[in-house]
Amino acid sequence: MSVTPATPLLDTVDTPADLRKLQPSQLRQLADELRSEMIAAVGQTGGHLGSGLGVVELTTAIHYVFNTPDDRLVWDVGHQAYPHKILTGRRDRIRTLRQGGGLSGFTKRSESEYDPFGAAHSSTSISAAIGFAVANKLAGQPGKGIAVIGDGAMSAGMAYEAMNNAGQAGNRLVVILNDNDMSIAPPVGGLSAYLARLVSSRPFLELRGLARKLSRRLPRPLHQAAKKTDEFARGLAMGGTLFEELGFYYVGPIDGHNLDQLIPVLENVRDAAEGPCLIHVVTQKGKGYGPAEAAADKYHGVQKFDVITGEQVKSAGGPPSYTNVFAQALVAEAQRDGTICAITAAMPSGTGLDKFQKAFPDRTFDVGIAEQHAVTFAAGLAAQGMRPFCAIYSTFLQRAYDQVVHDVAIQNLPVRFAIDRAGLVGADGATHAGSFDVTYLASLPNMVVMAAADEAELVHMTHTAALHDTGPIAFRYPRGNGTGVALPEVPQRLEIGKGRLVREGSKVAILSLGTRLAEALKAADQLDARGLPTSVADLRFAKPLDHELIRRLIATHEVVITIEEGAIGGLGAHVLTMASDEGLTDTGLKIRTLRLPDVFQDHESPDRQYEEAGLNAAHIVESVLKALRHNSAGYQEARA
Ligand SMILES: Cc1ncc(C[n+]2csc(CCOP(=O)(O)OP(=O)(O)O)c2C)c(N)n1
Repeated sequence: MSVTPATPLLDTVDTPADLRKLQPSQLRQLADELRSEMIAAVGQTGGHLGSGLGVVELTTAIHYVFNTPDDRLVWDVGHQAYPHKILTGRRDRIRTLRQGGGLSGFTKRSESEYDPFGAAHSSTSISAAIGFAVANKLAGQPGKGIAVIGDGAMSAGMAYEAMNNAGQAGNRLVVILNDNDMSIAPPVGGLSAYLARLVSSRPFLELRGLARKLSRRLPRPLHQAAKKTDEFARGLAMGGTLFEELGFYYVGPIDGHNLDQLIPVLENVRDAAEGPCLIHVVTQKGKGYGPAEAAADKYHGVQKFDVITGEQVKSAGGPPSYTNVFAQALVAEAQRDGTICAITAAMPSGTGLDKFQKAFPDRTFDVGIAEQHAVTFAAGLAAQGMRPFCAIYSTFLQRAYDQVVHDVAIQNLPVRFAIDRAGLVGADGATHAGSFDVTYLASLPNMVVMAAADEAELVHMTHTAALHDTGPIAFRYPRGNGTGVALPEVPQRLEIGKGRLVREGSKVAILSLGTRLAEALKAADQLDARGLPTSVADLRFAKPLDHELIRRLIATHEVVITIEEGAIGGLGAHVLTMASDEGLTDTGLKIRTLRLPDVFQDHESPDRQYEEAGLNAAHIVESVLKALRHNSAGYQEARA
């Protein structure tokens, strides 16, 4: 097709094969169009903005130079992959990002052959890329493994475990370190300082310098000729980099927005590398969009926004978020108790600990994307008499499970786990759902597990956790706004393992854990109206269970329903086990457990997700009616 100046180049590029037909001189224009397209799309959908804008040129250059999809390109986290999606056959759906039935906000294998590996949790890309590279090597087929990993993601232990193992992939492994000197918040720690020193001590490589440096990868004679100058240049810089010590050939730093630099460097690495290569690319988060450049943290993830002004659609207001209620409650506890401290793994604003940090900078620790370290660090603090609160999203705490078991629970150390984003989370989808924490925590000896039914309960639970010195304790609460209930002026210390009866009936008992309580109460109204007087208990504790309350409700009601915002193995499993252990199920008791279904639910609005999961009032009512029909008309009908 002939391209007139009026035709946007992007309209001629559906896949990387089309991109590779362009002249290098056309790539600048293409990148500019790609950037505009991404801004327009995210303006309509909301989502991750700053990270994608920072890699527009890098995305263009990688697909231009490498033979994707045969070269396997793995984006770390995957939140920066929107430009990649536009260039790999998904432009027509880019305005469905993160909407129900639309494109995922992360890379996803089922979405495209250009997404060889799904992600959303950070720091997995180098390991996966090594896997692709080694598999291709063993199969004797071409194809490299290319990992693009941010400086924030580079703070996690897993990245080092992978780099330590990179040798086996040989020159089939290319790691591109996308250094924008930002995580979601400013990056922390020694590695970040090290990268900053690397960048500031070395000017961006000029093309001549690059050629000199890359000549070390060339065949012998040329290499010898260039060696002297190369050594001289290296001597002027810092000496061996950390990455060189780990066996990588380090190239950089280079300007990640300059296609004239990116293209030859990537071509050289593609053609001439003898072993694993790490290309250190410096980019700017939010590049090319004023509002996002000016506030990289606020534009990491955005609501829908006005492209001209940058103004984001304001959320409807209403009750405070659970996150904010927790943060304020913790600040109040810390004012009373100087041993309380707070730990976040690179999520100060997401967890609300930025507010705690303002009040108590010395007692706040952002450890970077390092959940495992966060937990064991908290264990050490607790063992030395501090009262640490580890505030980690349910989904990210999964990564620190052995630390929870081995370093905290076995030693019975009083680490407090504040588990945000419990339950379904909406647009971030299955990778971010907080589905498993009750299952994986309530199975541990010594552990106490609470779930807040509303934001007033969250205040009580924060207080209860602060005072609980005899072992580990966790409390979970969802994403989003509270119910609007009045917050307590003075928090209560809850009795460990005691629930509360919220409403008393006689025929049906609903045992609720967490914020499904509101749906349980709605269902109770509807059941009452059908002549089925219904009790509702807020159990508060998945562990230890309130045996006395549960026993009493089982003994006095015909149908018992458990409901929770978690997968199988949580409250329902514990109640059933207790009931059978005590012989309470031998009596013809009708007990049903409502929980998340045994599938990974895709991104959708949280309300729709709970509807799909079958955890709303109507489902409770239906479940009760089925159980009663089961009793009167037999099993087959109940299943129908
Ligand atoms: C294990 C894990 N912890 C926390 C997060 C939340 N998270 C998403 S992106 C991000 C920052 C990543 O920073 P960086 O790798 O530098 O990429 P950038 O967004 O700057 O491009 C964090 C902390 C995550 N995805 N995975």
